[in-house]
Amino acid sequence: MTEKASVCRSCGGARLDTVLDLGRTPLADALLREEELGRPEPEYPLKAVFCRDCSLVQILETVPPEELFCRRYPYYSSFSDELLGHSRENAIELIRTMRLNAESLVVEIASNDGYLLRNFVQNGIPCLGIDPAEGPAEAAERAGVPTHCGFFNRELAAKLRGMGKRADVVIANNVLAHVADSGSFLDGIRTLLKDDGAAVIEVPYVRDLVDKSEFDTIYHEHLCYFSATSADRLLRSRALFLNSVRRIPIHGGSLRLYIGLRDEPDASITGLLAEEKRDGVDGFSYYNDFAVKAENIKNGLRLMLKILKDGGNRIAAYGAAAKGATLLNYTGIGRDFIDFVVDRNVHKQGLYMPGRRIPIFRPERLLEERPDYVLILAWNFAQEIISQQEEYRAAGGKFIVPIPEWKVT
Ligand code: JHZ
Ligand code: ZN
Repeated sequence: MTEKASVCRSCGGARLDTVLDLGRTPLADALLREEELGRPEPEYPLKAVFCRDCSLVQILETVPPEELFCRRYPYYSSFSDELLGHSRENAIELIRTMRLNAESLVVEIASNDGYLLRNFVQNGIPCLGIDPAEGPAEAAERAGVPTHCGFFNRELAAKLRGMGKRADVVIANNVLAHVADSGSFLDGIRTLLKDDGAAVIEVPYVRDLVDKSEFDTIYHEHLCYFSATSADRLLRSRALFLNSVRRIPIHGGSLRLYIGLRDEPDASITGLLAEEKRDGVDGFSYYNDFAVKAENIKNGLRLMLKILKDGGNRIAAYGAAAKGATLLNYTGIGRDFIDFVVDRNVHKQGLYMPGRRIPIFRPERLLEERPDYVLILAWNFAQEIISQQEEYRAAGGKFIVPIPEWKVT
């Protein structure tokens, strides 16, 4: 059973205006097994709204987290070299700036397969990963990253503190937006942090989402779409303080938030808050034409694929990403256009995209089948993907990048 919010997830305000209605869609990471193809998939409403009181963009439907993140969760962070490099740099910088050593403790919430914490392990810094998804958590343990398999909340933090654990750094990347009970989550972080510790949290930036028409990053796992303004208000309500911020390119554009127990904002945060105010990111009109942008991408992409198909071209797709599921389901692009999807993640291969039911194979299939065009669903990693596919390109293969507006390369 899902729950439908009628008030803002952050401030409780009731003045919620629709930003984009994506209709009813299946869960973006609920990839299907062959034997499940005969059955209908559960579909849930997917509607993004803007809170006129605290400016948080959010979706209304809450799918229970056990249904989204546990047994069959197929997302493993370690299949992107760019993400691994980004994470290594983050870890090395934190080791230096926070002066971490063998006496320190780093806790990562949503540690997935240990893609980030392995850098601390390699440097002899004690760490603990926390993640409810069993497959990735087991992979992390195998890689030598101590991992607790479970959800992070107020209770778990109190238990860890009761065991004498206090963290110098709590890292939480791409998870705050996934949490329905953000109060319990943030209280947990406050409980776990040492008095002079820092929480370092990455969230996709709603400004990048809107400016670059990244409508496909809206799916049921992502409950909130933060600006610095809306994040600041939520954190303050839990006695946590946004002290520094950085715009980073990962995942189509994100914010890295540096948070402490004391209110000591630096120029980066006061600057970004002022910039958001100046540019109206905290007002509804900023989001007003977003639905039209999504509609334009849908129509443009469909038309272009139809022309290619009518011309006798064969088309495949790259990246069985969650965002790919939103894009295919919202645009209605299915097996009539796309013959198959490829993905490096071995846990996704052999399965089918939710809704559109397109089979997922290993990337080598591109060279074997040589489709004329490949639609990159994981457009956030387009460069990395294209540079891995030199041989396919040299043989005449072409890529279509759909976001921010489709282009052939
Ligand atoms: P990717 C993920 O979303 C998961 P998704 C999550 N929902 C989240 O919050 C956001 O990130 C931020 C594959 N790939 O990471 C790997 C290759 O095959 O863009 C992935 O399956 N070869 C928690 O799922 C997919 O593409 C490659 O060379 O939308 C990318 O998915 C590369 C680079 C990736 O995100
Ligand atoms: Zn609100």
